[in-house]
Amino acid sequence: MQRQSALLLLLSGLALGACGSGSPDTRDGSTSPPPTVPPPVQTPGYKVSVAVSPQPDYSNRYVDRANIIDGLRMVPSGVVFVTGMDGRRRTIIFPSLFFQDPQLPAFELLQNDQQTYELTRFLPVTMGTSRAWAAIDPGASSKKQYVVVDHGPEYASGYETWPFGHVWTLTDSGNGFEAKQVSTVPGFYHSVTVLDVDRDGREDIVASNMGVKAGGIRRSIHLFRQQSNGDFVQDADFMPAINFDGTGAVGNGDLDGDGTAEIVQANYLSDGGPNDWGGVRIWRRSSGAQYVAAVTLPRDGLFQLMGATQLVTVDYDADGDLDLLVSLEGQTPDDQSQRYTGHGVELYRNDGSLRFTRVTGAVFSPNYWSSRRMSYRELAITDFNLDGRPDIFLQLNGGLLDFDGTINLGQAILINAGGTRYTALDGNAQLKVSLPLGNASRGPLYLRYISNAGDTNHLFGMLADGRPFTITVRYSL
Ligand SMILES: [Ca+2]
Ligand SMILES: [Ca+2]
Ligand SMILES: [Ca+2]
Ligand SMILES: [Ca+2]
Repeated sequence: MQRQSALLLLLSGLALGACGSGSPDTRDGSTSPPPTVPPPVQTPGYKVSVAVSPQPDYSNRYVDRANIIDGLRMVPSGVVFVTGMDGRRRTIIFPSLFFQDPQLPAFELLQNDQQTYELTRFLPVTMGTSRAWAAIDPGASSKKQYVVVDHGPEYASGYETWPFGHVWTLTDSGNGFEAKQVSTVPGFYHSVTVLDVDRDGREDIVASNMGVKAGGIRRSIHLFRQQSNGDFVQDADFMPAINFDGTGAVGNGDLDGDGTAEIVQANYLSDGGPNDWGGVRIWRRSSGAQYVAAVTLPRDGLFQLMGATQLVTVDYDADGDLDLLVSLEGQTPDDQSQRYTGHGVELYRNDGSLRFTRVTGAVFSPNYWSSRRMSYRELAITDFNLDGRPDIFLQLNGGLLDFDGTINLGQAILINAGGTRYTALDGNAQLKVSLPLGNASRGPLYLRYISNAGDTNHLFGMLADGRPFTITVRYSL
């Protein structure tokens, strides 16, 4: 630790030398005198700032504004970061009461230059439990497009009445984002990824579900192929039938380096039937838009007690081969008193030819957390410390947020140490963030990763009183 600090100080000095603003040439060719004011001294390490937005007016023509405030806390995954045709960033939020009506309208927050937001409009679309989203490459068209999946409200009327969710696109063709339902039969859509499955140059939507209503295609992965007119139409036959309702997450990436992306399925629960669908299953494209099962990884490690909520392909060890990182929820090995007691990760290293080794124990310590201490459901990959190695941000939605005015952000930041270990920054005092809570009686509801630019990462949060805020984490060497 001491050696690292000394190195950081040394690098800081070098960086200041290299970045010092030189004396600009004047028009007549002479040079101005050297500046007498020295540049400000940069503190090595992390610098954190917080920007709290003014209170939005949640009044609308659909439901009582108190419902909106209530519904902000239920489904943090229904917070979607988009950029419109005008180049401005927006956060579109799908609030939900989760298990009861009324269904709540989505709304749009426009980001301004100071990292604060203003509520610009409500959208005439509701999602009971928006679970995931992805950007769709617009190809030659100039529109901005995203896909959002919803598993629907979880009414107390029981499983047999579920599901109620759909797959939606959000498209800005110049007049602001419009939502359009893509699926026709309700499903428990849990996760989504986007790739061009049939290599026709148009990106397609691949969404995982945990069940569909009668009349739907009972396969745990659904494909919606993009047509030449931009519509998405379901293709029932791109995979062999899987009568299995337990897929928690789907992702994609070219895992064997042959130029074609594989589809990766990560499972939520064991189906309890005669087939063992494993923890993770990899599907390879055979021909056209046809995919066949290539590899099944067993339900080991946390998969014995938890279900997958997210699958990310990331080359954590920088050997050129994408590895598989899974986020899970369920019971921890320490606490099986209830169905959900914690969250964790599993990591599989890829040798480049679709052979995977579970390396979680060697890379993560711990690899699971009690929801009382730190609750998250999805993670984000970004680089916090400018070393080019992918770090992890656990997108908090509880635990840590039960706080006294300070968030220990470092507990949710796992730094990639040399491609061999992930280490939390929980001891880093620079990452203990004070939040101006005002009259709010509780801490923030959640923290989500928005974007990265060089040394800066932006995080989005929501206070319990409905004020959005941004945390900016800047790193200097
Ligand atoms: Ca396509
Ligand atoms: Ca491949
Ligand atoms: Ca790798
Ligand atoms: Ca890094």
